Amino acid sequence: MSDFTEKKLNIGIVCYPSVGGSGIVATQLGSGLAELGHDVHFISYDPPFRLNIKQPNISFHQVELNAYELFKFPDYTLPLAVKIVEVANKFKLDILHVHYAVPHATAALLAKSIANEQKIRFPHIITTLHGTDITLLGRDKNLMPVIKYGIEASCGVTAVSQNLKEDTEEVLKSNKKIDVIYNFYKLILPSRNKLEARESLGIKESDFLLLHMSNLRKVKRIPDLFEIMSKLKNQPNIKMLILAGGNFDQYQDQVEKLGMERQVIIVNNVLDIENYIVAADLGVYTSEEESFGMGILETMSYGKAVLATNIGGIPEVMVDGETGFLFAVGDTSGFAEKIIELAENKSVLQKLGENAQKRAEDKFSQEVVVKQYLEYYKKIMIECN
Ligand code: GMT
Repeated sequence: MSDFTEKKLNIGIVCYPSVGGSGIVATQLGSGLAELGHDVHFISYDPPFRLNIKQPNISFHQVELNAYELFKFPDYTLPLAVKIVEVANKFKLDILHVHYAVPHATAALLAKSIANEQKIRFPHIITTLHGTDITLLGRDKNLMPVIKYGIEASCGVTAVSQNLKEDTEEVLKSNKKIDVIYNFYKLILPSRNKLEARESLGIKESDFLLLHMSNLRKVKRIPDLFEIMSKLKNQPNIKMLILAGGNFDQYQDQVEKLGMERQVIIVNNVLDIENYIVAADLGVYTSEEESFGMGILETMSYGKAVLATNIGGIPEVMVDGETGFLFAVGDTSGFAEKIIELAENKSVLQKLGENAQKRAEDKFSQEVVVKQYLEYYKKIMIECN
């Protein structure tokens, strides 16, 4: 048992199970807490995609969705609230840690009211904000009051970067105390080396391979990646691997129109990302909004430098000139020029990659961040009644 709490905790985690940084962080956190001997109960509509449900101390509780004809829109919040009450009661949860205010904090608060009514002991609710719940949904006047309420009525609230904390305070005009606990990545060693990984992708040893991993949502500005690649067209040895956690079909036409099928390699829905990152030379991330940027951290964790946009929480994850380089959103020429410069200067690239890996280990590793969450749980259990 960890020294951070003498008592084994029963922890409920509510998260989105689909491909996305928040689900990855919630899954890693649950797994890290379970490794320390705590009992962790995941609650969602599907098992989170990177969750090993066979890991000791982990259980998964599925929310069953209904499709009554009466409802034009099937509702998730209500069955989620009912499932939370059931799990909280059966497993005597101490903490209920919800990732994303909408609809998870809302369901947690409804569950708390039901539990109070039924005289069932209810856990302390902690809400972790991940980004779009504030930067997108929080600005929607039809959702803002429910998000604000979810945050203000939670026992504890954390944000994944200082930038997101500040955005939340500004968007919601709330004085609720928000603590920053950064995201983290649990390193998994690749089962193949760089050459083997490249061979499987049809990439030559002499090629310079760029890497982008994301869910391909609009905020990632995928067309900027193609613009960068078209600026590098006279350098056919520069290629780009896109690990697509979303549907790439919408972009296929653009790739074909630009005649870049040989330079842009798409691999869909990969679970063993480590076996692909190992093939790459440099990460490229062109988002117009990013409260943290898990793909950037994952890339850095494997000793790869990153070029990214200077927005949101990205400058908190990477250091300009030390672990990679930052550019204004849309500055595709800046990206392209730096790629050429680094492709020709392997020793600089190597040093940036080493710095990136060190920063990932020192600040954003499982060892560091799971302890921070445990300390936070302990504090909330003492302070919040
Ligand atoms: O918008 C997304 O990319 C999905 C969302 C998620 O659920 O993963 O991402 C947000 O949370 C991640 C984990 O905390 C952050 O790394 C991403 O930066 C954040 N996305 C945005 O802020 C756009």
